[in-house]
Amino acid sequence: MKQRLLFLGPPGAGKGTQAQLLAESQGLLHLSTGDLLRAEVQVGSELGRQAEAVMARGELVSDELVLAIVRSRLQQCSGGWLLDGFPRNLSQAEALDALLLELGQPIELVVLMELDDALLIQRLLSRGRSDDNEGVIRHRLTVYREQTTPLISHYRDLGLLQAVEAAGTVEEIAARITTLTKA
Ligand code: B4P
Repeated sequence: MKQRLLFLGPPGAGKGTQAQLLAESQGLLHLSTGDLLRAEVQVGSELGRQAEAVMARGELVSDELVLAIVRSRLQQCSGGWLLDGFPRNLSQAEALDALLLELGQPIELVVLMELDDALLIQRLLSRGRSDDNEGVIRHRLTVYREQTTPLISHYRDLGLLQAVEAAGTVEEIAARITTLTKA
């Protein structure tokens, strides 16, 4: 079973849903940068104040803020982990590569969750989080295409990428991902 994983995919593909299930069943640390940023917004920290407006627009929070969060969590983690929603652009990916080299904890598998835009939009509209209105969702999809999709070839070139069809029930998709983690 792979111990150090990364989930990649467009907003609404179900990264958070699947990451939580797999992390629980395998005893991995689940690190969701989206959840961590929302928690900072909730407690009203300086970091949260900086992130709040950016997230509401559907844009990416600064690399510096996100990296600081991930670095401190990974440095404290002695077991396996699952990164969900990070990295989201090439500069975050390169910073992560350098951090993991320093920690001696290489990525073992990158799971790319693939889903049509129509289904993504439908899922996000029914989730109804404050950044889930149609205009913001479309902007998040554009940001994903422009900034996050270059990571697909980055991880494919490293021989780490496996794609998963993210349509179907939560259980069906979980079974597909579990198979990959055991390969
Ligand atoms: P995230 O919190 O990462 O959220 P997401 O991409 O919108 O959703 P995810 O793919 O995890 O989908 P989920 O499981 O919830 O990002 C939010 C914002 O945070 C970003 O826009 C950005 O501003 C900021 N941010 C986060 N990380 C960052 C970084 N590294 N750098 C800079 N900024 C960053 O599923 C979606 C919905 O579908 C849910 O309602 C779920 O219940 C449903 N669902 C899941 N699986 C389903 C299935 N099989 N069938 C039907 N519905 C399903």
